[in-house]
Amino acid sequence: MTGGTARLGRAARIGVDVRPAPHAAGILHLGLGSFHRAHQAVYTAAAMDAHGGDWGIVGVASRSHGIVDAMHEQDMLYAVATISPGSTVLGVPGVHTDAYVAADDPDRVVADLADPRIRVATLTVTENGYSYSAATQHLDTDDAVVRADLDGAAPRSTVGQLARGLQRRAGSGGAPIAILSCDNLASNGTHTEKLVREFLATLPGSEGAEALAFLDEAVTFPSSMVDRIVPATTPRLRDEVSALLGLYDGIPVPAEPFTMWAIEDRFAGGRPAWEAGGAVFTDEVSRYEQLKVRLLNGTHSLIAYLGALSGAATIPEAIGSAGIEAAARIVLRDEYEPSVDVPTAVDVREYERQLFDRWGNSALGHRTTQVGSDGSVKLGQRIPEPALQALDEGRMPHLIALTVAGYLSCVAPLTGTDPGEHARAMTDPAREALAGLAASARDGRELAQRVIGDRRLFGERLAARTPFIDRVGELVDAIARHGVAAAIDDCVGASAAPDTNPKEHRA
Ligand code: CS2
Repeated sequence: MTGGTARLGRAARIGVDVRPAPHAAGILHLGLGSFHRAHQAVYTAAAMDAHGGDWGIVGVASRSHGIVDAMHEQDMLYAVATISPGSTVLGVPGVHTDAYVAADDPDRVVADLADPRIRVATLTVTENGYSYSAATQHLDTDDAVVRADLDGAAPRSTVGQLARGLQRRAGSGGAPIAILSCDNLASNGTHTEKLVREFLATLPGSEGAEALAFLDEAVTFPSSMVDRIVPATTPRLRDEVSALLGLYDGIPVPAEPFTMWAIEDRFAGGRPAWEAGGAVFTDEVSRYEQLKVRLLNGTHSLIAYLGALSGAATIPEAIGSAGIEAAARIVLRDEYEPSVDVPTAVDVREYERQLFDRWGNSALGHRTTQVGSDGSVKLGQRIPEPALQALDEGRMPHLIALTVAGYLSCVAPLTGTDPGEHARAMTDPAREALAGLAASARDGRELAQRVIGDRRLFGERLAARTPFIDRVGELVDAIARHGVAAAIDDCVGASAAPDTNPKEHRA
């Protein structure tokens, strides 16, 4: 706490509006991170301001106490700092009624999911939080945590928590509920439902039968597309926000001005009027997801890896390099866009123009290390479909291949190469395994074959595409031997060449 400054809380006089504390919770949220606090919480505040309703949020962090403890010390309040060059605007959502750590009390998550007052459960647990196998897309029953959950331990995986919570709900009145995934996964609602059903169907005998019947009748899993760039908070932001508030806020969230939420309107137990905050209820969610996960997130990954390898600490710094900007424009326009069914209400040129403005937001300081982390799970959502489509059409997606080569060069560098501090700081659940493969690989080609082919990191279908794997391998070698700028030039040049037939391509 800063010397002598009072802490943000409901009793303090604050220079920004703070709504009254919600009377009761209607939402259980799993994944109490920055994104949820700057996105869904803000929409929920707008919904309650416009239409009331008992839609307070109980926030659950999986393991870490930092946010939860600070939320309690601050009467569930924190500031969202909307940051653009030249302005920082503060808001205080104030929609949480409680917060706790699931690891401290796993049964509480199950009990809350069974509580009929909870009518929506929302998730931001990241791509890494769904316990599925990248190769098969099915529930990863080899995962030790999933196995323990299936064996009847107090559940620790998100899928286990949902399944056990819905099981208890089915046996105690069976009030309708919607489970809403807000993570960057294709068809995130359908995917979540599939994994929960697989969990229940894997239980011994007929243990999962009642819950499966309950799912058929009274549980919906709408899909949704969420979008807002929310970097990690920094001590500097804490000081700036505390100075603006005149009160100490230990957990402010920085966010860009742009925000978007497209949701399928299938809520078995009712829902907040999120449209009051600008959410779009639509039947075209899968189009919005494709648009966002490929154009924004896919290109974001390219910028992060190429940027980190060039020594850029932040996304705006990376996109400020002419070579990386050219690569981003090509991957977006020529490799991602053809694979997307653009939603009816979206002007794709305007969307792309906004993307470059958003990535260029230098005041936000979004770090290449943050976007580049967890690539083993993120890229599986972003690259296989567009890459396969291009390959099927006889085009080599050079910049998607470069994204993957950049990723491997960052987290699994070939022996004797150093990807630099921003790449070294990237975390990834597969990092150790991939680094092991890199340590004994003779060259990039062998590394790419082991990762994409043998390990099927990006699914079965891409594992069989030798020309793509070869191209990734070549680019890993090019980065190692000639540097990332040369690899970018190679791909930009190859993309401009008229004949890029993957069967014939050899750099
Ligand atoms: C980013 C996303 O970290 C990443 O991989 O691409 O977190 C991105 O900032 C958000 O999806 C924007 O909505």
